Amino acid sequence: MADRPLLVTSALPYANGPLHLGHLAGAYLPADLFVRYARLAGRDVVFVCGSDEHGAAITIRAHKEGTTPQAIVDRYHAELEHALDGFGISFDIYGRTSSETHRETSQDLFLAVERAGGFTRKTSTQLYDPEAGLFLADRYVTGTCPVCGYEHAYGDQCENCGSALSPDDLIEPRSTLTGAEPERRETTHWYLPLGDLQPKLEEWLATKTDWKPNVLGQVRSWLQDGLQERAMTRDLDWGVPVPEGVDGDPEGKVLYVWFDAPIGYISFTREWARQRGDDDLWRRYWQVGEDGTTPELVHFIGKDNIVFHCLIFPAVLMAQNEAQPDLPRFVLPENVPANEFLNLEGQKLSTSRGWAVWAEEALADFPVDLLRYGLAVGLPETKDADFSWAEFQARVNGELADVVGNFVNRALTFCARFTDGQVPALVEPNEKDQQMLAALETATATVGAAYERYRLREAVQEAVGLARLGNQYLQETEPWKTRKTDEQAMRNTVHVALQVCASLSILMEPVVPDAMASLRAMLQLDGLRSSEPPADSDRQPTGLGWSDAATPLLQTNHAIGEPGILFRKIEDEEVEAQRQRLADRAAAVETPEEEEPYADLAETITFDQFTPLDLRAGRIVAADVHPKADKLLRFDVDLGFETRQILSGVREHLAPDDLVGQTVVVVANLAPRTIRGLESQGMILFAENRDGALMPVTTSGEPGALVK
Ligand code: B3M
Ligand code: ZN
Repeated sequence: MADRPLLVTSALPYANGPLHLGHLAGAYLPADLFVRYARLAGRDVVFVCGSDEHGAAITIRAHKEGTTPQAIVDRYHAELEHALDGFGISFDIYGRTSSETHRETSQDLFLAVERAGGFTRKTSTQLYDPEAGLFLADRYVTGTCPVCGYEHAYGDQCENCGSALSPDDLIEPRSTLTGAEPERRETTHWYLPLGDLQPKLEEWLATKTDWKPNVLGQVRSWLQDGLQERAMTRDLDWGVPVPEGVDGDPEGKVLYVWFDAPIGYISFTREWARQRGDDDLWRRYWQVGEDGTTPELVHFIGKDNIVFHCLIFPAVLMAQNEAQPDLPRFVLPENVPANEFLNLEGQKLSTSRGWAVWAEEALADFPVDLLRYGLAVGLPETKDADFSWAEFQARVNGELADVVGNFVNRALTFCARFTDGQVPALVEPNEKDQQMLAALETATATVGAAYERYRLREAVQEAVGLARLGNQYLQETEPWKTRKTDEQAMRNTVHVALQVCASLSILMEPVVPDAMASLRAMLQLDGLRSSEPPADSDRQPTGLGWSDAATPLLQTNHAIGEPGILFRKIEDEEVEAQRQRLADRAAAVETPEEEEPYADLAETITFDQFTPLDLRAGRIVAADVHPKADKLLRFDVDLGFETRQILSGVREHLAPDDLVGQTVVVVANLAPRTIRGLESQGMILFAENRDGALMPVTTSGEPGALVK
């Protein structure tokens, strides 16, 4: 099994904002731990990711910032790549879905499935924003979630309860762009008939008994509800265009972002292969080879992406396999070890509320290894987990520094002081020495097995466990005493402790690669294969690997270098500063910084254009709702010389009783018009605040007074 080519993916971050620790704990760090382990274990692995540059997340951001989607993705793609690199996430390639290869790959796949009849084309009415001139799908529309009542649910998903929604489900839908109340218009789209594909998906998923329970649980509940067809295209001008050659009119349509984004994994593998000068090499990681070699595909994602990776993307791959039965078959995911969410200081992470720790700011304050470790030991693997700075400090200081760092430091210092900086010979080891050496084998197997089962927290903790055993061993063998009473016993202790250090430098490599490189430099231990992406010429792993940690690696008389500090400690003030920063930011956000702009000033008019208006003070004597138009209020307005009936479209803002008794300003010479059977004989003036609230323009003049 170990020979199967392995492709590992991390969810493609949307290029619409920076990364925070929650993202890292969800899809990037876990994948990186696993991949680094796999590389050390000698697996033929490719690790791909890239920016997700399509979809409403991007265009809405552009709209808000008054810029183009291209400008947004260019900015955030660079930021994301920089932050991921800073965190040591060791992708073989980090691509972008705006690339030409990606356009080609996703269009080809769409066309193949379409030609083979894998989609149904259907016309239906959808929500449409008349002000923006746009159909409102996904995040373009918000409203109240019908499941939990959350008021800011999106047209595709409620972020509060996680329910998948369609825009039609939303109560009181609103356009996110203009706030307008949507109309309904007809449009035609290509749908993936997931319902028809369900039996095949079920058959395939039935074999996945070893998947994480949180993942299987979600998948089962989707299947129980019955899969519904889903539109795979959108009416937008940003995205991968629906390809020419489809049956029907592709004009103005793009692929649904969740159709194209997972195909990004394929596109990026192709780009990676091309960079290596072997255009077909990507197939080795995606398709069953002629000799039957079946690659292993593993997706690391957060729990909100489960349905797309466990049902929809596999369905697309199945459809592709059926569309082109003569071509090599794509494999479906071998595993999808999705993570739950990371909370922060006991509260849900929220970028809009300022409750997040940005990757770049954390990297500016702490060495990356400390952050990787702090996150790794608290990964939300099976349930939501909490990250707190106090816990971070406790883990780093109490485990990395006091257990691992301290053990290594003691071993190396004893060697420098008692055995001339050389590895002493092991002569007639006693039981404790033998037990300690045997622990190398156990730890290597245990930690490896945890990685193989995607139990990454456990893997990291078990590796620290070896250092803990090492400290106990030093405590029990007391080389500082035996050096005077039984020198060989002391020399054996130093020998064994150094071997533990050497093994640790492999077992902890996935989580704290910088520190372990320093440790190997101190030990002058060369020849470990890299946990970084291999160079082109070096895909056949050579050198020491994971399993070598099971046996002593250092030769007798091998010279050891200077001991140094592996992990610095975190001071209380640093923790305090981080917490303060969070609190400050959350407080700053409470007064919204992005206020609505004032309306633009209308074109200048002359005095003569103004004078024709006859404005009068009028007292509202009665008000009720228009019997046939529930958005309109009907007022009786006393103008002194007569009473007028006036209709106003303010029902959403005001209750009828709010205005009775007030004297307002009325346009008295407006031509009457009939709205739904009632005549409106004038217009009441309202002031519209920037947040859209309407306030009557009142006056202390008497009814009938001329306003001028
Ligand atoms: N761009 C990220 C998200 O849902 C989304 C993942 C795509 S993975 C193919 O936050
Ligand atoms: Zn909800």
